[in-house]
Amino acid sequence: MAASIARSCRSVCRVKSHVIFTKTSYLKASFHCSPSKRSGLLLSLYNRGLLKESFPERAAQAELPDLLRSGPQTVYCGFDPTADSLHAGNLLAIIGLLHFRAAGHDVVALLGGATAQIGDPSGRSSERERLSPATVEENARGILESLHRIFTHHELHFSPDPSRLGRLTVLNNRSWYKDWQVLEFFSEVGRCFRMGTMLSRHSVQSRLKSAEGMSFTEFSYQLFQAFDFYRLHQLHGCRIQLGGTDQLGNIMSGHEFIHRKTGEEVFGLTVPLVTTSMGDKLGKTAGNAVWLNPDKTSPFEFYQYFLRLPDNSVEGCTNALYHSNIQALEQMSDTELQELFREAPFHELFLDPGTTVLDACRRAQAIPEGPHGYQMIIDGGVWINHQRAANPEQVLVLGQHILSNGLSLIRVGKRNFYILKWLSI
Ligand code: YSA
Repeated sequence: MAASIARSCRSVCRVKSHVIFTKTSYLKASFHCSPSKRSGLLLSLYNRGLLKESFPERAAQAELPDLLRSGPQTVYCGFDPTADSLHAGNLLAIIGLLHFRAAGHDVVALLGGATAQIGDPSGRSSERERLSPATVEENARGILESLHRIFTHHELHFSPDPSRLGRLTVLNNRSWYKDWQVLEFFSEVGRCFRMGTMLSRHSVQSRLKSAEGMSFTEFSYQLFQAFDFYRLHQLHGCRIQLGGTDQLGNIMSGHEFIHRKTGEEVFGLTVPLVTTSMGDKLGKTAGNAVWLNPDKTSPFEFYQYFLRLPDNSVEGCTNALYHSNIQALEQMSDTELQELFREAPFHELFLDPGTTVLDACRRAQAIPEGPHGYQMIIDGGVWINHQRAANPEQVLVLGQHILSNGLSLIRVGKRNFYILKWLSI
């Protein structure tokens, strides 16, 4: 079992090796080697495999760590409601936002109610089907619900002190495009863009070479995302945009637009692209989407998907998905749990009043008897339900160490799992 869940940790996703590997090495070297520039947050994102590129590269590495240390910043990420739920591919960007928020920065999740109607060509080999405003609106409701569920879940289970979390704002870019006149938009925004730069974007180049080509609507997409960044910069002081690597071109357009309009420096950060075992971008393609909505992909199917992926070529970005799934554990039946954690010892026990973390670990035979086991807990090597349990004397708390389905999932070290099922709660 240990192997199986460790496998899930390591192979939750394959991360497409990026064109510019040296860029990644440089990123790491810079965050590691320059103490004056080191930002705990960026380094921690990097070490978790959640950071792929920064833009503009040198400025981001020279100034961004200081900016993040100087006080709460606002960071945004956009989600186009082209389906009625988020999917597993979106998860790294969301987890990135959660980390910013946990570090006290304000985050904006921007629903692309307007941009979904244009259709982002990034990372796509063909044009999206046109969506009606009513469909987009309905999809936006589903995505809003998923976002709220994930952020609330993070607040409840992963935030030791919720009062230190940054603010979460959810906006919809339809709110500012619905009143724009097309002439106004092109004359004010369009004139700030250069054709050469727009044509050079990877998303455009790859499509121009395809048989189908690219519509003007899709080509214009970068203008809208650029304007959003500007708008959030003006209204919310937002200086950082986060997205998957496929978003880099759009983020660059925003950077250029803001620089041109205000002379100010803003930054882009990308998370690695999660791909299927065939190397395709994990997304919402019919039939193989892995949804972040338990009604569309059950928690069991969700885990199963990642367990089935092969173990090889995983670069960074490892156990993020695994760690975000307490709720999923809570929703699984005993049979599903045992199937999932196939190699984990499964103990059914009666809960005595005052049972501590140490008692639980000993009863699960997860730690050695005597002072060595005690020390393993103190040293931080034990997790219960995905939270580090570093106090051996702590009495088990319902809702934290014991989930509502009576489960305590103990992890010792990286890959040793033990399931305790408390019969008396
Ligand atoms: C962004 C900013 C705006 O101002 C307006 C709209 C947007 C949305 C953006 N253009 C877009 O289309 N995003 S998306 O809805 O396709 O995906 C949401 C986020 O998840 C993006 O950052 C995207 O890069 C990321 N994502 C999607 N599939 C992914 C992935 N990240 C990693 N791996 C995948 N497989």
